[in-house]
Amino acid sequence: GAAAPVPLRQLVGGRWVSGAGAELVDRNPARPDELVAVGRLAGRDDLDAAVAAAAAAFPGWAAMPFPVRGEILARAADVLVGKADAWGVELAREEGKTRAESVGEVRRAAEILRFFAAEGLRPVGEVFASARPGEQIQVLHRPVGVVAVVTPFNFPIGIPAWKIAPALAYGNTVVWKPASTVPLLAMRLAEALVAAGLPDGVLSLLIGPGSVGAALVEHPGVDRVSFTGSTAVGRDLIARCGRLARPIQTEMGGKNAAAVLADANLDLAVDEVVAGAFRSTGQKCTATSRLIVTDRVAGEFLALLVERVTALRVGDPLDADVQMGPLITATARDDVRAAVEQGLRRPGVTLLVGGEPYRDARRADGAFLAPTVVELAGDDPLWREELFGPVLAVRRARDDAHALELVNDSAFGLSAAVFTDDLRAITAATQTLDVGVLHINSETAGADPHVPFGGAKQSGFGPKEQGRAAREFYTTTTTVYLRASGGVS
Ligand code: UN1
Repeated sequence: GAAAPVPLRQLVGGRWVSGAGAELVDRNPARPDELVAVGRLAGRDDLDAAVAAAAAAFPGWAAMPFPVRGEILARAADVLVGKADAWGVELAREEGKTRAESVGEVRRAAEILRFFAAEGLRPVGEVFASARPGEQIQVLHRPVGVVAVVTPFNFPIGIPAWKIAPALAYGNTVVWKPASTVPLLAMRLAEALVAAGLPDGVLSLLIGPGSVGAALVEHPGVDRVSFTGSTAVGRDLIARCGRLARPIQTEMGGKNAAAVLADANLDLAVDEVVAGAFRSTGQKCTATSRLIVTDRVAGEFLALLVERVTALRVGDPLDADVQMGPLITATARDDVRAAVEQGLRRPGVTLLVGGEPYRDARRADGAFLAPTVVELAGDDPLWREELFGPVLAVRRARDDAHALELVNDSAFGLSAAVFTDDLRAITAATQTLDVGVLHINSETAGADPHVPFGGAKQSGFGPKEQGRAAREFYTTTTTVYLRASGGVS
């Protein structure tokens, strides 16, 4: 039987409180009558209190030695590892990705916290020589103040961790507005940090609607904004911040291509393309949503692909043998399905597999959609627009060079995958593909905590995330020209 719904709380200034807004019901997208958590949304008063608490907590937190802040993050990582199985099940129930992916995501959040915990033991600035005798130039990195963090549903704990961990590590305080479809895992991450000894007010959690996110981003007490989500919302937030001259970093949409070149290892490529397109039900900004196959191997590869996609086991993400769960909501499922149906009415669009919801008793009520592959004769909205669901659009390329051209044929530039061992093609790919993340012989998704992550073109705005790149956004620098008044004797 299903566990009783968990009572939701907001974290405002170190206190767990009920929100001042409307009722919030967190449903399992695989079984919509099952409530995962219940509570109330945050309201405007909660927002003002959270920002005020973050501003009040900032000087003390910034003054705490960096390695001591790091110890708190490391203890929070230990809490996550201890809870990984239990919270992973909760993640699967509220978001819909498989149990293995969900537990993996909780562990990944712990790794991210550990990386940023250790930043306190690494160099914290630079020293330059001066052309003037007796002078030294230091570049000091300082925290910026109150950071607003706005996160999407699709990585309920992974993405928040990779924003909140560096924000806190570098000495900032945070007010966080997660997607209201995944409130429980948001509460769990906040609980882990509180249990680890985070001082009151350093992190506040406001589970609210998009209007609370927009009000947070524009709040007079906020110094910087980090957002991951759709390109439409990201551009709106960039415009709001632009008017305020407020730095914002956004990680937005993707339409990531996998290119299977003439010499590709097709067995490997089909595994990686299926994983990239259909893990997390295609709901990753790094998901593979375009596939380009060089003509010479297209027939053979597409036959393999259709066979593999047909065999995917779709169902409740907590069932041990299930490989793909539902979308986040029935509305999301209906939108993605409608986009495919409309596409199939246009010339040059052919269904290879999938496209339909399920009608059997086990899946008819959940937000399920069959994994879908469509072939396109040329340009089409299914080639250009991000759907955020289990849909892969295929085009054939005349040759390998044409395949790489088609990878760049997108307004987005988050990630790409190229399947080949040909050094000439790999060199061309690394030098010409306009993407933030490039995989040679692996799928388009994935992001290690210690290296930069983020996209080109409409996929991202502002500094990259994770690894050392995060320091650029979560700190500001002071360049210090340093001399003793009497010179050095
Ligand atoms: C990953 O591919 O593991 O929303 C991370 C997203 C990205 C993160 C992807 N911001 O899908």
